[in-house]
Amino acid sequence: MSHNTFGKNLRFTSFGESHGSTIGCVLDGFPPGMAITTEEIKQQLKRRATGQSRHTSQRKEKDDVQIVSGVFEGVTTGHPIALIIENTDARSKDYSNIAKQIRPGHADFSYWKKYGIRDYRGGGRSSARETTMRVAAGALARKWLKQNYNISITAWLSQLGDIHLQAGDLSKIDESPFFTGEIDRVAELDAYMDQLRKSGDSVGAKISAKACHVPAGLGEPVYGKLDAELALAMMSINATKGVEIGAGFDAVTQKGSDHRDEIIDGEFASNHAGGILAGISTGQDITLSVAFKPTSSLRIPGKSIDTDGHAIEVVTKGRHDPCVGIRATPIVEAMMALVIMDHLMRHKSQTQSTHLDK
Ligand code: EPS
Repeated sequence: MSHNTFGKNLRFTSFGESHGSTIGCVLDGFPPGMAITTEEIKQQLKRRATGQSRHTSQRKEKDDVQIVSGVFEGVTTGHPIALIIENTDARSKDYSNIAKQIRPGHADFSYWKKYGIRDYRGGGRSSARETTMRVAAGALARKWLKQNYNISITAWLSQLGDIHLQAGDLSKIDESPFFTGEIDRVAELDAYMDQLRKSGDSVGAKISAKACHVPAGLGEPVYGKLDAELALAMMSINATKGVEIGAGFDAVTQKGSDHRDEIIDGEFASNHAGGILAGISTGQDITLSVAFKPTSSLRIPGKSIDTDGHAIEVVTKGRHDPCVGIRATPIVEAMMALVIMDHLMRHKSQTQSTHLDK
């Protein structure tokens, strides 16, 4: 069984591998009538791309996205929107020495066990390269949400290794490669990453996000709860190890009298729920955090096995991210946008009559 699609009324399907000729996606169910250009999509792609700073993989992809269907004279038609991007800077020879080796902590192991065959060039289908298409489709969803509901979605780096960061000034997150609103701490983050890169190791990160102006009422109990589908979307991003909605795991130690968000003069006095109660949005900001593991492709030798079961030491060459969580920030935003837009469309289709009924 294979599963490369998510969403119900707005359905996203991606295809392609990191070192294949092309990656792409189909976004089906997108409403007609929204103007969109490749330049707008590219603006989002650039935020996620490798090679934008010394702290990410140095693979230099142009991410020259092409809209191949679903847009006529610059406007969405209501038909499937297909987007493709050619891979132009894959360096497969970097991987020839690990063709039969299993990197510890990598999808190498589980893909090999599941399929009995694996595309060892880059991460193949398991590579973060696939997330390019999520961000491309997310660019359309973000624009639609803003135009139709004034919904804005922002994610930021809230932890890098053991460095904790506040949200700070979120209007500044695109001013550094770290997506931090604590812009005066960029030098500290630069120094941390330079030291990490020299050591040949990698580290995890936490990304926090919020969606503002989401109307109350989105989410479909009991198996299509908004928080459940946001968690699924976040867990589907490469390297995710945890998702928290609102207070998340802090709810374990909170008392009910603290955790409940009291309503005073018609306004919520706090937001421990993360804008979702019983799987349905409350109209407050939707807040979540995602934990990303440290990447497993390392220059530091690690003990493992080859595909014949022999004990080996693995060293991975190539252009890897010492902290892939940093670049995950626009991916978290894109996935949040796609899920919320899907839920808005689902909500409308269940609860409102259409012009055809009148
Ligand atoms: C990745 C490994 C690297 C990254 C890649 C994700 O690939 P390669 O070894 O081929 O350079 O560059 O990221 C991208 C190409 C991208 O666009 O995000 C991995 O193993 O996930």
